[in-house]
Amino acid sequence: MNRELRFLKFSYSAPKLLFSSDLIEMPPGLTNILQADMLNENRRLFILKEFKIKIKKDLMNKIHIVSNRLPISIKQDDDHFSFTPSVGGLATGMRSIYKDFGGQWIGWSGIPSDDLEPQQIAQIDEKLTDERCQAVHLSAEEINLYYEGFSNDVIWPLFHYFTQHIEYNPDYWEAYQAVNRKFADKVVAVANPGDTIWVHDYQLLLVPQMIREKLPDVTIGFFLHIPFPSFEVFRILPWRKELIEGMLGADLLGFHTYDYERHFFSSVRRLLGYEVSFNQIHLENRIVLGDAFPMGIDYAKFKGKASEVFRKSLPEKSELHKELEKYFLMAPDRKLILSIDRLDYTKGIPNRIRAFEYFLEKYPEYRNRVTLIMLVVPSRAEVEQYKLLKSEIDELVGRINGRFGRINYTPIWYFYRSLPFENLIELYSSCDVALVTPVRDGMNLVAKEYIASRINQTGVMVISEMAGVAKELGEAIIINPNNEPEIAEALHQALNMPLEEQRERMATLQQRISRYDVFKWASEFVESLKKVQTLQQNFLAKNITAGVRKELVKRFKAARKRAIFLDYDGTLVGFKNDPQAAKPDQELHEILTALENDPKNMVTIISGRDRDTLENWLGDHQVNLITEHGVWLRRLGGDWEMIENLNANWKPLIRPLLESYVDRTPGTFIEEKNYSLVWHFRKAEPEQGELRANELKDELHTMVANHNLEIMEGNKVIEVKAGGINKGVAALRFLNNQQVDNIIAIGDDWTDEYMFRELPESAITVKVGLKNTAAAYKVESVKSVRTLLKSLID
Ligand code: GDG
Repeated sequence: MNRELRFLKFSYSAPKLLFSSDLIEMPPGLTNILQADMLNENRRLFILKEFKIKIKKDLMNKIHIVSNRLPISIKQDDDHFSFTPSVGGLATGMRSIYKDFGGQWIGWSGIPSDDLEPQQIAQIDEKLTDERCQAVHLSAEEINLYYEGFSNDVIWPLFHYFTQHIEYNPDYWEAYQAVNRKFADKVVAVANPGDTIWVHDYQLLLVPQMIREKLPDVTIGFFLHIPFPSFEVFRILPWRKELIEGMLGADLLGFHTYDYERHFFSSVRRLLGYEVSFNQIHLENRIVLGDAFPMGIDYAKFKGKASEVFRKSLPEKSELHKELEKYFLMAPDRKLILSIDRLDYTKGIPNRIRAFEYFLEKYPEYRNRVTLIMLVVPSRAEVEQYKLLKSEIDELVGRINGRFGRINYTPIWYFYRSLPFENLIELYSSCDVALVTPVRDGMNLVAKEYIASRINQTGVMVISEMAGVAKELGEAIIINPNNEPEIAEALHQALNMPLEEQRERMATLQQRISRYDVFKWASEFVESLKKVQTLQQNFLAKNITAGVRKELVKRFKAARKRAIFLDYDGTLVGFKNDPQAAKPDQELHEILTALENDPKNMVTIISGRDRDTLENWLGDHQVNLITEHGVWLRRLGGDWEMIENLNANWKPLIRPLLESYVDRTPGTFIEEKNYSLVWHFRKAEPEQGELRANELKDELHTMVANHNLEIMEGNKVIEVKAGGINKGVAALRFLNNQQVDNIIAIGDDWTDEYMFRELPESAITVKVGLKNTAAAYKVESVKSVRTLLKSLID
């Protein structure tokens, strides 16, 4: 059942609410109050609003979260388990969402299931259920192949452009599919139709589609926390198609930045051929939205902790904080640069150290005065790639400390461990410069956390342009992480930046980061999910359901004379790369013959095609032909006539321009009709085709105005034609003086919209495809047009 609550008739005189198909009666007491004469209008509206909110809350559908790990970490001590809530960014942002909306969190427990007895699993499940969590239990082998293998040794390097680190292991792929299926099955067991499901990250790319197959009536959102690479990189993967098909099971796809979003769209276009218009992907029977939602942090938490740390008296301070204070006391003009990352090749740690070395070489006056504090959090330490990275870092740090160190000066303080939250804040608030230099990073929350922790608004942020966060940090110093001299210059600029400038920049950064915090991020995503629901519902509203079809057929059968207008390409036959290959097939011939055989039917093929082609293909049928978007008409048994007198003397003027576009855009060609010229770009490389089409339209606009011409944008074509004539005008002229009591018009592109708009309101107008339309109904595809026509014949 669709649990969407619709307040269709909401007034106190009609005290009923529509919930699905059921009307909910207002409580009689409330009705009496509302109808009491003494109640003033404002009060009445207020009571209604409250009631509306209450009902909405009661009936609200749930939002479930799905991520690789649950937001609770479980530790095992012999037979005893301890459960600690995670404090990471995602857990914080999501907790508000899934608790408020009564949902469940589905994820891996963190303990291999083969290490557990059945009663221990039951014990864990019971405790997690209390926390609204559902564990997906995975064996050590599954974790090894799905998580360490496909997720971290295939998708992670691929999506971060480290293709040399990819392990193409088919066993990984098998396990990834099987484990994604496990996650999806768990969701299906927990969710109900009408619920919303928000899936997170690269470990679960196939889950949206797997859920949709079993639960078509849920709304699915997916957020990718890492970059989505350019098509040229993504295409390397043997399983690239399957991955995007999996993602397209969602209704809304979220990325940190617009760049990742457009890379995704580009892969969708190239690999699956779906049309993308603005941020909508048009699948056969659904619309998928893509959008950028830059993830934020719990700003108040960082700011609050930084103020707390700042207020502490010396004895209350942590050991680390005391050490830092001592350092400044010993040499007040000393400066600290901070970097914090997980140990990972994407984070650009070696190039950062080399850039610091370059800085000390180039600016010897800073030796003894500047220290780089480098916190590297251990990660995947057993994997060869990471071991090598660790040795490289150890070696570089050793080299620089050996080279520039003094008895009382260590250039790099290197911590290879993780620190408690409080220490993290102490580092953020004590360091003059944050140096964040990933070679690729989806977002990078460390940068935002540094900004939030600067309560006195001093401090300078140096950030890599390869981190998603750089898009939001215009006031930071932005560097290319592979350009060591540039990083050194940035450090020099940061260390010399006047306090006033630091404050100005920091204040703007803080304003921006505090506004779009993790809660705002989560709620914006959920809001967009609601918008997608509406979009899908609008589409469904025009859908020809079984009931609607029955009604249409009834009207059709009852009519004495019917006019049937059928567009050709994209309506009766699918598009082909070569337009001449779109000949009618056997099934279409049969459908047309059956329609023609009923003397009550008057069938007209109304197309943008030229006369010769349509006459060749359909000349033997008992149909009327309207060609070139309404220029020519051939009534049944008659000769070709022009609907309006037109001239073609403008062609030599326009043709050279179109030819220049053919020359510059491989795969495109010109079609010449009697009164129009068409530039086809279906076979062009998709983005280049769109780009050139826009350029061409621009150029044409200035030319057409002087010659009473029109530019028509069809499906992958730009057509220039004589003005004043279109399918709408042609259909009306054709109908002139005809006695018809039922009109059906079916078409797919915007040239057919003229027809939908011009025909009388009683006409049954049908759009093929998902785009906005003036037609009364929509169908999904050529196949569904044929089904509809067959039902009229039967
Ligand atoms: C992925 C994407 C994207 C670090 N050291 C300690 C510690 N941390 C915390 C930081 C920060 C988090 O870890 C690291 O987050 P990042 O965003 O920097 O990086 P990834 O872990 O790679 O995250 C990334 C993110 O997902 C979110 O979408 O931004 O691009 O790769 O919150 O504070 N926390 C504590 N001690 C430490 O020693 N307590």
